[in-house]
Amino acid sequence: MNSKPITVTQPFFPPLEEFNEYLKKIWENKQLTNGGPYHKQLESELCNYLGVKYISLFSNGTLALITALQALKITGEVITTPYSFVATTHSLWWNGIKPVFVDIEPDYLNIDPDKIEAAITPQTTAILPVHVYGNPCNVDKIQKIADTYGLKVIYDACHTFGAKLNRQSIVSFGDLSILSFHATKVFNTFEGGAIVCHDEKTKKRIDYLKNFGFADETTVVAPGINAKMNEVQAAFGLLQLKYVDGLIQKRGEIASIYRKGLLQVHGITFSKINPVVNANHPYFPIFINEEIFGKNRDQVYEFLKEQNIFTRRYFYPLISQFPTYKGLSSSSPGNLTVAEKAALQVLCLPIYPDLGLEVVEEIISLIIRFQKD
Ligand code: T4K
Repeated sequence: MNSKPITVTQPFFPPLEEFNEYLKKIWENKQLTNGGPYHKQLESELCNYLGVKYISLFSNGTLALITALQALKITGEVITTPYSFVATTHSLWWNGIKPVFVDIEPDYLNIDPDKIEAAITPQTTAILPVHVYGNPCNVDKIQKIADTYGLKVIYDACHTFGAKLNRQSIVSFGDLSILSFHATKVFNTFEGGAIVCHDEKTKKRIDYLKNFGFADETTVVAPGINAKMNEVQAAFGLLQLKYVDGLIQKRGEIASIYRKGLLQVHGITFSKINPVVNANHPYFPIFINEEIFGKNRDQVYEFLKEQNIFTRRYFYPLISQFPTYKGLSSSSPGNLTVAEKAALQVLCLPIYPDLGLEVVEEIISLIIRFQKD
């Protein structure tokens, strides 16, 4: 058993002295929030890093999702995936929008574009897909459906920071893309998030909405919320950005060790590798088929826990199985069979830049040993 608990993730901490330099400047200029210099600098550096024109920073990804739906005035019904973190669907609920769940495809666990059209009704106004585990959705097919039916596409891109599709940032697709900079993410600002949009007018509207709706000192253009990122968060983001490429590389090394070590294990599969994607490895999900592996996912989860290794079952239960959403007709059994199977089989193994490679090897050995026991 490991003497120190190994968790599914751990944020990267840059050297404290380096962060102190940023803090000193905040102490000097006395600006803590409301669009200060670090906030502006981080927006500009993120645009460069992600290769996009407009980004608006938020205090977290959930408020960014809620505000994105407000910014595009989305109403009625929205087509989405049940295989995600609850915040995706909660953002619809907070806007009084009815979620309509569509099943996922088995390769990347993203919404199945071939099943979207059947879920469209006269009330449908948008599609809210998620690039799960940083793997891009089928953006071309989704856009084609959206164009045909006059729908907006808002991507929950909370897992995709730094990932690219055909060398293009994944957040450049759709009408809007939402990022999370939570402590558990590839790039973090403690808590934080952002909306990526593609024109100045939309960026302005988003910025009003995240600041109570203020367009200037005396004009309130909409019932906005307070979802601003503060200067300490923005400073941490600027520092993290200097390290992020190296951090993604380390994640990649860990992911390849897991893949190599578990490839031959009967009953364990992975999501497919997309050859045109530069992955960012936010999670390392494996899928355990009880009939072939000999033990079920929960037994592996419990066994590793006994060894002080804390894996997570992202995303179990499915969002459609939570009480708020269970009664929806799109949640009914039989409608979401691929997602149901994935939710029962998935186990996310520890992956973070400071995770020792010997620990990764040990986790692999433990899983192999447990199968044989
Ligand atoms: N859309 C999607 C697709 C998302 O995945 C998320 C968030 C959102 C939207 C919403 O974005 P935010 O509003 O959160 O910005 C975590 C995160 O809280 C959540 O951000 C994330 N997705 C979700 C997938 O995972 P928990 O409840 O599993 O996290 P927690 O606290 O159990 O942390 C996991 C492990 O990480 C801990 O065992 C230890 C380690 N850890 C965690 C924190 C917070 C640390 O070592 N240090 C830390 O500071 O939800």
